[in-house]
Amino acid sequence: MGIVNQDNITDVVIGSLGQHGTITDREREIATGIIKHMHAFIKDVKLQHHEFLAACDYLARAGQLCDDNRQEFILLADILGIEVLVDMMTNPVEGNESESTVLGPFYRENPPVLPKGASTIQKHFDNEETAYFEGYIKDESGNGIAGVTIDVWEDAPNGVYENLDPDQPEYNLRGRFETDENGHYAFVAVRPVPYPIPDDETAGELLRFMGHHPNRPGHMHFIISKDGYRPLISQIYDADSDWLENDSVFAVKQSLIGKFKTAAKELGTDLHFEFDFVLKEGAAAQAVAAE
Ligand code: MBD
Ligand code: FE
Repeated sequence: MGIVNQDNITDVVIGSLGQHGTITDREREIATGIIKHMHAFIKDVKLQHHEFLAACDYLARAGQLCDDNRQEFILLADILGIEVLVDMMTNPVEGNESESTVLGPFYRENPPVLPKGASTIQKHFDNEETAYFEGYIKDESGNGIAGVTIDVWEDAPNGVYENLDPDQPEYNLRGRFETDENGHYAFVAVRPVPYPIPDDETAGELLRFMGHHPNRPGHMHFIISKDGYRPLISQIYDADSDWLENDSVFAVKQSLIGKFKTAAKELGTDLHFEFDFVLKEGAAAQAVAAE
């Protein structure tokens, strides 16, 4: 330890790590990085005490907004491009596996389990365009994988996710499907519409602080998983949507953009969206890290 001054403060704090308790190498690495970069940031912008107090108050208010239906910190991280960067560090694309992107704040565990081809629509909207989504989940050699679990969720045609809208039934536009013996999946849902992320409260304050708009392009969320493969958290984007080039959460990847086409009569929907995903063999990142 020692008496601190502007020049030694960072080294003193980093030097104190693990002095009064055992820490892991990873804890040391992360704590060192936070201290080093936060101190550099504070010196860089000459952060003032009233700004520091405002930041503490801001984070306290963000925390108070969190409950089962709202995870404000994921939203704030998304607005800052943090979640997409963490995802790129976690899931580098090395082969021909599909690209991942952010989870976002609106996933709900245990969506309704539905048979192949079923609809996630529980409430109809005047402006809805129904769509038949289908494709194959393949391994890196191109073989379809049977028994893959696919969770999907999206906003409703009014631009609101079910869990933030008291007028939608529980789990509207959410579902869990499984691929058949050929690795084929299919379900009916609606064309996801572009929408503004919640910009009341602290997310809105951050957007205004950055001089940003809140809009996201139309997207359908996927979590695709099966034992023996790396789980894929991703989204597909509507090629004809606004905001593809300036997504408020920076999560669009070129390889995830697909086209809604007019559906053939037999499908019974307005539109047809075909998209294949390739899973990489392996285990969840957490299990790999723990080895
Ligand atoms: C969303 O709907 C979303 O998908 C992400 C990533 C962030 C905020 C709102
Ligand atoms: Fe979303």
